[in-house]
Amino acid sequence: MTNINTLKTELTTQIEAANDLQALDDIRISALGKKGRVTALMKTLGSMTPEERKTKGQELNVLKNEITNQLKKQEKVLKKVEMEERLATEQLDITLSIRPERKGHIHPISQTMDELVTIFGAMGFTVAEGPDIEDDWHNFTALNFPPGHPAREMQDTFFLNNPAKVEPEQKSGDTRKLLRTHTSSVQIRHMENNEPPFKTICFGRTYRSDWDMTHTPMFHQMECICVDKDITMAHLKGCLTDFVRAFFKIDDLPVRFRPSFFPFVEPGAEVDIGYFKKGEGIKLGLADNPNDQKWMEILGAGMVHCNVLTNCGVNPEIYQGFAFGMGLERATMLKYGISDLRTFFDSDTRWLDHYGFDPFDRPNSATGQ
Ligand code: FA5
Repeated sequence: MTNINTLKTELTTQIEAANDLQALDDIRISALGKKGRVTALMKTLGSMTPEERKTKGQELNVLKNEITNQLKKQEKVLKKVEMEERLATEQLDITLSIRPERKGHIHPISQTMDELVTIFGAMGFTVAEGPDIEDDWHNFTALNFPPGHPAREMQDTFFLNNPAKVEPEQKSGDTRKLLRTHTSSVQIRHMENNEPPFKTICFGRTYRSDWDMTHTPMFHQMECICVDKDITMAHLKGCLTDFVRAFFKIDDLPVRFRPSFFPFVEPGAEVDIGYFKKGEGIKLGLADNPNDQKWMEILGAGMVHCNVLTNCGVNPEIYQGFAFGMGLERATMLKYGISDLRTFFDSDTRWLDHYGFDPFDRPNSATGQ
């Protein structure tokens, strides 16, 4: 009995004095482990008489349970102390920089479209849309390219096998659907479905059977149409000049009109902007010496042909209109110094990282940045 009481006091003192978890574990092993002191006493039970074993056995079980409970209690205390120490000393560094993420870029064509909406929006134009898959009427015939007209040759495209709806005005011509060769088809749809006056732009993908450094089978165009009473070439010239100067951000950019032919306008013109040679490259703008002034074609324009107005149910005796159409890739190449048109459609993300625009830091024609 004395042995048990002494052992209990001794172990209790040791347990209370243990100041870390390792020391506590050592005490546990020395008391309750295979060769522990309590275990050794338990082993003596076998050599006792049944009466002795009964009383000693009970006492030893009480001792074992008490020591086990004391160990658990002290373990809890020590774990709490350890946690408090860690909380006081350890820090989470929330100032670490975040892992770099791949950032997407706005494609230069999308950027150009946004700029066009801003510029023409400020001039009071609305934006219209039309389908990429067109019929002969909207792409050619209504635009005064009747079937067999030689100007159709300049816009060879891709035909689909399914037949298109044939308009009553369309005497003959191809009945297959086709991929539109220009956005001028949207002019027709817009005039058919709206009463003048209107001032509208549209843009989108256009298709031709072309492939070289300056021509691709799919490209983008923008179209502008303005129909009202008493519209003249002067309106066309003023609108176009303001537009190209705002787009290229050059206030005195020279603009030149050259007579040209498009079946859907009369008179028709090609519009050129001025540039001059600078070092190895070129610079858009007015040359100091008039002899150094060079010209580059950027779009086609003209007064909407009276046949086109009539085809769309607009009375040419009352209304006149101007229209122009521009290739978006060419304009974007000129503005941002991109040399090969085909690279627009290579889907090379390195090209986009170089020429694309940060979504949060894009040039904006409205703010002039
Ligand atoms: C037209 O497409 C006329 N519809 C434009 C127009 C509208 C004239 C309204 C008058 C009134 P053109 O075929 O010239 O015109 O094409 C216009 C522009 O599209 C060209 O100046 C060029 O920049 C671009 N373009 C034409 N074909 C391709 C091509 N295969 N790849 C890339 N750009 C092209």
